[in-house]
Amino acid sequence: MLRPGFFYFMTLQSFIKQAGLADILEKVEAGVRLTAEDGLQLYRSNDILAIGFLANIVRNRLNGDNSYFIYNQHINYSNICINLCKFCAFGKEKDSPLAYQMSVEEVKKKVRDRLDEPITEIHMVGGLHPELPFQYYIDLLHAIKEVRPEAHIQAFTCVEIAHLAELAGRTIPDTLAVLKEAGLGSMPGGGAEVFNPRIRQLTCEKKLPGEEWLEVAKSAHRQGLRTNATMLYGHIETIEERVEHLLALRQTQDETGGFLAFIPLAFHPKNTEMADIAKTSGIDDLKNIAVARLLLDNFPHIKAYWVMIGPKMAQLALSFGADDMDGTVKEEVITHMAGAETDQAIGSNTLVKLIREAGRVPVERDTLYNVIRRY
Ligand code: V47
Repeated sequence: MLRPGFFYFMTLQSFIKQAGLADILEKVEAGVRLTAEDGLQLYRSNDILAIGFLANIVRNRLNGDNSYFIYNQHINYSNICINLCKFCAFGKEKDSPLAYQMSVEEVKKKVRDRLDEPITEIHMVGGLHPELPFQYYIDLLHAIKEVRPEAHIQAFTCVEIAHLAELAGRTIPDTLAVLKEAGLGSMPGGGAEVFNPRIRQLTCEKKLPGEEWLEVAKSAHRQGLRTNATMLYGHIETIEERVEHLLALRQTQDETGGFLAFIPLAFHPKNTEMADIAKTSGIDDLKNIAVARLLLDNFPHIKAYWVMIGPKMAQLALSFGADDMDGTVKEEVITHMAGAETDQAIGSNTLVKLIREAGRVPVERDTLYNVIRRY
């Protein structure tokens, strides 16, 4: 006698087949690596449920029902920046009335002010400041460690590291070694944008080229510093350029295994030089999460960053490939300068509720995904 499960399986098969994704389902089930053409096919499809179903297979295989979050605090030490990327509303010229620069004491105060909260990670990035000496960055790390010795410091994107190396007249490995010695624990994934030179030329021509971003990440990984990776989507990039970006990350991860999480970043146009571009849609937000989960088979985690796509979409993303919602954040600035309508912080109780309602298990983690508490 045929069991009900058989009919369920047949329905799913025909559902995926109707979406034209049967070949990809076969590969996903067999654990066969997807190609660039598969990635394009997924991006071209608007059958979001079928795409999500496929991504969910990989998500469940790698992370089960776990959905992670972290108790973290963002600090942006300065928005003064020599790159002034067209998609960025945060970076300002030194003499702009909106420019700011925190002293080491001010950063220390920000950490001290939240000592009564169970923060385990300080996430710190800033613009490319033309003058601050290398010692300032070392002092920042020492100061944070002094106030909150047990906190993990996730700081400085690959782009900042290359800038600091240049300012200090040091090699990338040497710069990383000094920062690590001063307390750097890992690096966030910003500054990757879209690696393709056409996009960099049109949106951030002064920024570190894509290959060099990847070289800095590899250098960090070789020293045991784990890093994240991002992709800024929803502006002028093509789906071919998205797939190329994801496959470059996958190739690098094959070489080093040093990436922890991938975070698709939804472009926010307000107050930028690209303000005429519409905000991303819910379908594109979910599709970028799902396609990333499917192509980045060697990345342990995919983050749905609630700040950029909103807590509701991030909750849905937990069924479309994401297994992490980032964290409490506390004081988000970069996306809010570009018109984000989300709050600047979220309570851990809200994250737990969102995850539970998605039918997943909330897991508070540290930066390196060690479990702090399973709810
Ligand atoms: O590097 C700049 C992007 C990044 C805009 O590693 C914008 O866990 C959208 O990288 N609209 C900074 N995005 C944020 C970032 C990040 C955030 C959370 C977690 C992690 C992690 C990394 O934001 C920048 C740039 O790529 N960005 N302007 C904008 N208008």
